[in-house]
Amino acid sequence: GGEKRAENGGGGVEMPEIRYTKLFINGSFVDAVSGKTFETRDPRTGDAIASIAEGDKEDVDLAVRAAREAFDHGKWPRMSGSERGKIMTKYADLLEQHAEELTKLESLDAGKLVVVTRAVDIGASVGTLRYFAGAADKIHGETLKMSRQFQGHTLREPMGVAGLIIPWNFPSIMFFTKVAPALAAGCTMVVKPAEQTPLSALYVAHLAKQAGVPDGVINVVTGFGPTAGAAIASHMDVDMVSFTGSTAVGRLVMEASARSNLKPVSLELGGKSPLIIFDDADVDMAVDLAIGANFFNKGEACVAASRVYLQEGIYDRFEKKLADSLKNWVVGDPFDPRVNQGPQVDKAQYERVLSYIEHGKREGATVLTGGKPCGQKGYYIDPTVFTDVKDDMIIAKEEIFGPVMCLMKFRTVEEVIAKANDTRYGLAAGVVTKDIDVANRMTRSIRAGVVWVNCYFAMDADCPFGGRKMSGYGKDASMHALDKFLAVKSVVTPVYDSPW
Ligand code: TXE
Repeated sequence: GGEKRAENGGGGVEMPEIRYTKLFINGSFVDAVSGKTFETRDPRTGDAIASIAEGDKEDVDLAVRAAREAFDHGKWPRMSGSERGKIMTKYADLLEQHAEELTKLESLDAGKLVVVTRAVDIGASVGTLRYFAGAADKIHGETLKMSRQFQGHTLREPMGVAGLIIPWNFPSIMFFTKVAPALAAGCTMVVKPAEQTPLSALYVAHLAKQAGVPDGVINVVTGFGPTAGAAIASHMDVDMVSFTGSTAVGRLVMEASARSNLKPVSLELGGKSPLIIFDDADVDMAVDLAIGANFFNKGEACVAASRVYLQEGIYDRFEKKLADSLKNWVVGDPFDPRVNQGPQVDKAQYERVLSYIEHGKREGATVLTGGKPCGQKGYYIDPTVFTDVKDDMIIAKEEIFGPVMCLMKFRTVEEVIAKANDTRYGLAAGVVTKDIDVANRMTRSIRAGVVWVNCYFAMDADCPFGGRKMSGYGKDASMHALDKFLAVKSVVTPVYDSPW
């Protein structure tokens, strides 16, 4: 690995040592076949943190070969579920023991708040591993009565080599959301972290080895999407792909599957989720939820509630309270515990978000707060709230993936149901009301993968996660996620002289 120590450490915080910068294939850290590297950057400054091996098709071939060998002949798929679970539990323990270092790496690479990374990102990663460790010995088939002449049972077998392509907004959670159910099922895998945030995946790969995950079971190929990512999606020897990222790339992954071996693909894509606040809501609570739902993780969240619908009677109070609350909102160095919002992950995302903000202004929306970059260097953007947003404006339709909230008014339940569903996406939604009848009607009417009532962002390892429509399909988390990594096989035998 590299020897670099990140500079520009915020507030005297000691920066982590970057030890793992190479591809992790068959249990070893190796250079890319091409010898090429790319730089991962500190979003606080834009400066390089470390040079990372740039994997491409040849490296994916090597990683898939290692995973294939580990699947076809290795111990992992042949162990009892409880043995796999034991190793996964050890992996979770190691993750917990290394939480400090991992937290710093992740915060540095992604511009995430240290306090949040520690509690949420690393906490959820540990929880996810433990959940699926417990699931590993609970994989059961069914018995089938069939007819008098035949009887059957089903086996649930590991799918084989899984390709796991993950984004940069929650690098560790995404890693374990995909890796943990794959491990529990007995699959082997090739993981492609996002090029913006390769550090934590490489770090946790070495912990897997320490925990006793056999070589070749987890391989990590860092590199870019159109090269390394595309090579996974189109590989003839990858048996399935689980992808989280943009809708545009989700489409490419499906195309690559269609053109290669028709591998099953599950997609967790973008969103434009509504948060619907009714007149009877507690305005303080509603404001807190809207702020969290839009500015948590600097708005880099697939479930961000970037369409906030307010019923007429609460609109003015909400707007005033929101503007007041945001006066105390601190944008700055994510290593500083007083900060509420760090920098966008990279220059491209920063520019993309700013261009959406400019679109909003040009289309005639009013800037209530923010609306501009923040600070001299790095990728910081002020939390931005647009009012007077019309349904057909670009900022009301497209995923912005940054700290940008749009406020819109409605009168009736019917009207807001229609508006909430008037989107290509269907990932998440929030409803704020004290009226249980309204809440029930809304939860039934909204076409989305999750509807939060009087809360937002509430997720857990046992809560299915994943959308509908152009937000993709297939669930992460919960036993539904385990199912994706298992193939169902029916076994049938004849029965002679059955009395029944
Ligand atoms: O995503 P990409 P980007 C949305 C969000 C964001 C936009 C663009 O709106 O602004 O997407 O972000 C890999 N074959 N989300 O460009 O490209 C890539 O290397 C195979 C929402 O960063 O989709 C990375 O590992 N893989 C999302 C992963 O796909 C390819 C989280 C995601 O990157 C590939 C991220 C290809 N041809 C962005 N091209 C969410 N659902 O949370 C790229 N990749």
